[in-house]
Amino acid sequence: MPMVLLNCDKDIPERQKHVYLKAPEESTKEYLPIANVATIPGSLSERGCAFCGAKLVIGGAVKDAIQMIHGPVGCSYDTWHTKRYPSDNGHIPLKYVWSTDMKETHIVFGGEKRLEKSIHEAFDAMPELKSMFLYTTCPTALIGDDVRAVAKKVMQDRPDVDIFTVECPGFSGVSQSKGHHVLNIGWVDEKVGGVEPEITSPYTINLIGDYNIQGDSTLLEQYWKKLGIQVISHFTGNASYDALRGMHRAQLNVVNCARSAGYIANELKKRYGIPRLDIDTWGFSYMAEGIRKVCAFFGIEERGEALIAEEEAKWKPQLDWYKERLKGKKMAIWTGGPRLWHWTKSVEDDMGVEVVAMSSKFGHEEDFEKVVARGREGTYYLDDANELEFFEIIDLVNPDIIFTGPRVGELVKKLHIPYINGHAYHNGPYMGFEGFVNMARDIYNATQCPVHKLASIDIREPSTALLEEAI
Ligand code: CFM
Repeated sequence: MPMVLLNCDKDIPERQKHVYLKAPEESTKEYLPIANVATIPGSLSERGCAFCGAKLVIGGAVKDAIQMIHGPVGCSYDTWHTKRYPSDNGHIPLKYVWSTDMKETHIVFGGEKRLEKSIHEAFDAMPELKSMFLYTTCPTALIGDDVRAVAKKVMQDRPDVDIFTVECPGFSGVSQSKGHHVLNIGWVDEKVGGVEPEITSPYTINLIGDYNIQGDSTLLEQYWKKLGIQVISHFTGNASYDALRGMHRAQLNVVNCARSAGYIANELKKRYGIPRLDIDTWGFSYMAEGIRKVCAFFGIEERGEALIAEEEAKWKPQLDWYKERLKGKKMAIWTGGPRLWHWTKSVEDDMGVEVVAMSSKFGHEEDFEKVVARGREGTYYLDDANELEFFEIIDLVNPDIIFTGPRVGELVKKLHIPYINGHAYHNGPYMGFEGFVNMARDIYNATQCPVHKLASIDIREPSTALLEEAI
């Protein structure tokens, strides 16, 4: 039976529909894990909320906007310092987040005055920033604060600032995926078309769905520059607010994360006729394919081939060194969704690493279609997995390395299995040619490091044999 009821799920048998084992000889057209539905009560989800999808994933990467969170201060905690998107203006997204710090009295009597005051305070404190993303949260949405009216009033009082309101409280969807959607559509509805960008190249693109995690966007920028392609806006890694208002002027939308940003690419196609081209930016073969596709669109294939040859000459020997040593290592990927399909085949082809289990927090059915198509037989595919399921899957597949976030990462460390931060990376960037060498190096270092074996040794044992073996 390809849909698996794990032992730990015997009290919540509905979970069986979310756990798939791709078996040899079996047609994959019949089965997919159910996805993008509400978490089953009793299952301790690892998902984020809808607000998180808007703020932490997309809006927060914009480099010159104040991020104002209208809610209790706790809603801001998991945004400041937890996401690694550096910027070329002093890393403002890494350093600052603003909160209205709502307390009980504000919930009882309303928080609009407090919000207005907080917005003025923020603009006064950082006069170089003239734009703002303003988010509602569960409590302020529930009490019905009219944040739009407050934003409008402030913009009248301060005509030199612009505020984008994101009304996407945590409860508004089943996961962070809802926040992606709301922010994408809101931005194209309200802000795109507001600025006319300066065009400096006959070839222009928007790079959509890449958030400059540990410098990914900065690394890719080098490629576009060498190819003579102007990136009008990067949605949203290292992006400026105004560059994102000029998205309507690009000739092509190049989409990396189709899950978090496919919506805006589709809208830009419908409203401005800009074609959409999806690429993968992790892995040598995928990155080369992506460059080829973009260059073919503009008829500059020779430039693309020259760039690929140059990059491969520089980085392939290093990748091959790691590949030789990583062959047959077993990896689990437990992240949001897209990284499952971006990575499973690229680590297999480029590093010889086998992906034996994958869990998606919020991927939709189309993500699982891609994941299962690109994934291996004998691999487990889970939707919205919980902690007990992670433990059981570890016993079933014995991974050498797990790509996941710090929460689950801390758990697996206790089982003496190395983990790599699959969301924010360990020593990134991981995109592009150089990035994939970084990723291979991190896997190599993690799997070779003796610390996990050493941690399992009881040092009260008189014998040092185990210790020697571990080293
Ligand atoms: Fe896209 Fe992303 Fe991802 Fe994502 Fe995320 Fe992310 Fe992710 Mo963490 S935008 S869907 S909502 S590739 S934060 S940078 S790593 S879960 S698989």
